[in-house]
Amino acid sequence: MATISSSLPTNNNSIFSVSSRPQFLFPSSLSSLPFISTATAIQFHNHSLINKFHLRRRFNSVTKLPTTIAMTTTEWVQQDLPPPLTSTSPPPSLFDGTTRLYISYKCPYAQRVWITRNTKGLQDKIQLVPIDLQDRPSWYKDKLYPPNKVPSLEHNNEVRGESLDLIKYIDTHFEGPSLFPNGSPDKEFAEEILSYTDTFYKTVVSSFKGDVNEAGTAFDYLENVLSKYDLGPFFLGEFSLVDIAYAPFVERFQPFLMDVKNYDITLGRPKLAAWIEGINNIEGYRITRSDPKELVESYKKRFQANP
Ligand SMILES: N[C@@H](CCC(=O)N[C@@H](CS)C(=O)NCC(=O)O)C(=O)O
Repeated sequence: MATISSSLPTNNNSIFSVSSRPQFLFPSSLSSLPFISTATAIQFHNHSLINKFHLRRRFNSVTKLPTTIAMTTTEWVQQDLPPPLTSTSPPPSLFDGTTRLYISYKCPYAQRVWITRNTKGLQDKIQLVPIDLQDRPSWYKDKLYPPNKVPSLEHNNEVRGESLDLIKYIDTHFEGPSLFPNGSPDKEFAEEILSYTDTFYKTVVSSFKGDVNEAGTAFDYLENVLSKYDLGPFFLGEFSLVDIAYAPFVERFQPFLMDVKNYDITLGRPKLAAWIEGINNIEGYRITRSDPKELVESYKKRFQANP
């Protein structure tokens, strides 16, 4: 019998309900991908190639796609990502002992858990099952996860949700490098920064409709806590769940605020600038990134009445 456990209340902060697959082509040789660089343009320019390629496939089953496309000047790697399941897709064989992570490629909450899985090297242990949120299979709610949101994790005959709970759960219940401190004072510091994620999101989003400088307090908070450790560009020095919690949101806020408000979140915030560069050097995160242009368009649709 499946158990549903979702210890935190769910909310309606669904940032994206976009079902299209993002582009995941990236040059394997690139070590850093600041969002608005030539490198990023290269990373995401290859839309037509991959789209044409994908059009030949039906997207209603978990079919593995070929992994590599070699190009003439740079080695490009296409991740082995399954297509999203839709209302016509049959369920996987639920509760058969396979550990499955249900996500949407465009959901920042799901992205947190996806990054955690990648960073711990659990690609073979945790199967990625993308869901088309615009055309959700009914079995997802009926048989698996009644809150009907992503992310959720099927593990040991139980289904869990809530991204911040899931990243901790995966960190403690699976092998791979530990991504969260287990002792004082680092743990308290980490929890304190994690507890700001909701305020961070709400502060930035509320600035979209008003004075953009109000978002400054949220980014100043990050700049301030990033100043605590000098051992590396990350919140706790080393890359951790705290970085993972914020990365998908900064990935969206940075290009959107630049495009729509001409507001550079890194201006006067050198620690934040270094952090963004740092996370883009983390392979487990980089391969989950979406095309910034698509993210900006999605945010425009979502947050601007008249884009
Ligand atoms: N608090 C949840 C939020 C999850 C969430 O809102 N996910 C969105 C996609 S980004 C979703 O599944 N929306 C579907 C819906 O609300 O019906 C978490 O942290 O995991």
